[in-house]
Amino acid sequence: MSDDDIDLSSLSDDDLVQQMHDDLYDGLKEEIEEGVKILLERDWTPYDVLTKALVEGMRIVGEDFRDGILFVPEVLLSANAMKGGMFILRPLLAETGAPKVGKMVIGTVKGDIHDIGKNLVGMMMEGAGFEVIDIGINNPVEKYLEAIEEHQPDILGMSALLTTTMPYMKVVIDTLKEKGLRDKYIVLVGGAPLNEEFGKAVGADAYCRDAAVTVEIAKDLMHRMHNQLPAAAG
Ligand code: B1M
Repeated sequence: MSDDDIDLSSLSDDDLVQQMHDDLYDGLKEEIEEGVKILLERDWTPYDVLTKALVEGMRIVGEDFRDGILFVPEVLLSANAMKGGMFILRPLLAETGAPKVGKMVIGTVKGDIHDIGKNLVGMMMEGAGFEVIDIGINNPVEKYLEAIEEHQPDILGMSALLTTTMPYMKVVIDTLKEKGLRDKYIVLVGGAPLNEEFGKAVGADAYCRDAAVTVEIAKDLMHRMHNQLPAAAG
């Protein structure tokens, strides 16, 4: 049966949420937008719509992406569908003050204009409840410094797709060290030519193989950071 046959407004809340998970999986942006509007009309809070319908749906997408069941074009469609839902929810969430998991500044390094992977990571992180400030492509160290100064994120994310641009990540991290800022941030790096060894060598907290793994690592490191805070304070 095609989705055209389903009248979303006739579904119970549980069935509608289930259907939205399927629609996210299939990258159906209009259906997701409609589903979000219906749940809001049924007095769901924006936060519940975000977490129960969108984030849970993207979690399933992320897992299947990680496991090689879904591929990049499909995940981009899912991410785009989620973006449609997020577009409706974002102003409402800002009003209602939904709890944020954390904040990340992310950008592609100087000399590199690849941004598909970075965008995907940003969307998946947003889907997982992070606030994401995307500073785009071709970023010199000054741009990263400006962005972290302005936004005070928990996480700095860098992307590089070229073997010629990936060493620039070390320039950024070394500059953070020189300025005594390195320990203030979780630094995550990613991009097709990188690997774990490289991440360690440049002084990042972690190398992230893909968008789903980035979300897992980011959550894990945020957890650890928060658990350390009371001990450090006491
Ligand atoms: Co370019 N390109 N490209 N390219 N391009 C590659 C990377 C290349 C491997 C192709 C090849 O030759 N086989 C090759 C690099 C070779 C090398 O360095 N060893 C290459 C080259 C050479 C070039 C040019 C130099 C070509 C030329 O002009 N002669 C040029 C460079 C331009 C520049 O940057 N200065 C160039 C240009 C382009 C396009 C503009 C045409 C286009 C980019 C469009 C865009 O991004 N808006 C492009 C594309 C599309 C590619 C390939 C085909 C696909 C990259 C991609 O989007 N993958 C790529 C070949 C390949 O990788 N198979 C190639 C899909 C994306 C979802 O995956 O980016 O790996 P990826 O992101 C993943 C993970 O890596 C990780 O999560 C993402 C999602 O799961 N991740 C992060 C990425 N960033 C992260 C950041 C994080 C965490 C995880 O932060 C926390």
